[in-house]
Amino acid sequence: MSRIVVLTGAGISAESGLATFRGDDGTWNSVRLEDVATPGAFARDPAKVHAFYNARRVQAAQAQPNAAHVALARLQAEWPDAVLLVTQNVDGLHERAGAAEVVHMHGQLDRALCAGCGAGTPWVGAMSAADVCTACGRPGGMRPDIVWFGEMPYRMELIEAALAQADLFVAIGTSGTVYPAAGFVEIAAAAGARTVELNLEPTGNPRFHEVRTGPAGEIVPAFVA
Ligand code: BJW
Repeated sequence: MSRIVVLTGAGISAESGLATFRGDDGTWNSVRLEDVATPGAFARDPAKVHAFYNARRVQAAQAQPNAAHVALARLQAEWPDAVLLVTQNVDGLHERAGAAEVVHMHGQLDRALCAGCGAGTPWVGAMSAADVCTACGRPGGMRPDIVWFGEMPYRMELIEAALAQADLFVAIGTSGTVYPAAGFVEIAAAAGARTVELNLEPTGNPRFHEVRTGPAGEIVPAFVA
């Protein structure tokens, strides 16, 4: 059972050139999340949602993992049974830095889902409203394998079991505004874990026992060293 649970958010990929969601240059400042990140948005205007995620897929593919991703991959390689790496990010940079096991609670840009039969499949390149499911043959129902608002994040049983057993919980580069991930620190602290926040700026959540501030590319390697 994992004794260290690491949760990452958009801030860990900021130095790789990928936008965070909130804050001055955040994605939700230029795009309404109601237009692209809800099941209703996809039902209303699939082409708009595909265009948003097609652009994100290109940006993620062009980005390179940074020192924070590399440091976490090294930590996991040193303690393979002890470290559960959970990410809210959909960019794939943890794997590209060498992480062997990543829990993608909000999905992955390089996967697609059939809204009709539920089959998941790896996906390379742009998606469109005309895509056909390779499993059921239904056209028009393929969507990015992304957890939108109002949808249940992946692997919650595994994550909650690990939090209940954790000795250490570390949140990196996440604003702590989106549930259920925002509640992980409370679960871990209640279970007796030491809780640490690594962020550019403190979120102010009193459940963290320790807060280290700075760019992830500097403070994550220093923390795991
Ligand atoms: C740096 C840095 C650097 C910058 N170095 N740090 C009330 C209570 C509980 C729940 C809810 C509620 N009201 C509504 C809900 C539900 C909702 C929710 O939480 N809404 C809130 C806004 C209130 N949650 C959901 O719907 C979730 N599902 C759910 O709850 O299921 C249960 C259920 C389902 C159905 C019925 C009933 C119950 C699903 C949430 C899905 C989130 N999806 C998104 C978009 C999809 C993925 C994508 O397109 O990429 O996921 S939203 C977006 O936010 C994305 C992120 O993963 C997520 C979190 O953002 P993150 O990573 O924290 O980024 P930022 O930008 O917020 O923060 C960046 C941080 O980095 C900042 O702190 C910076 O300081 C820092 N930083 N540069 C270090 N260089």
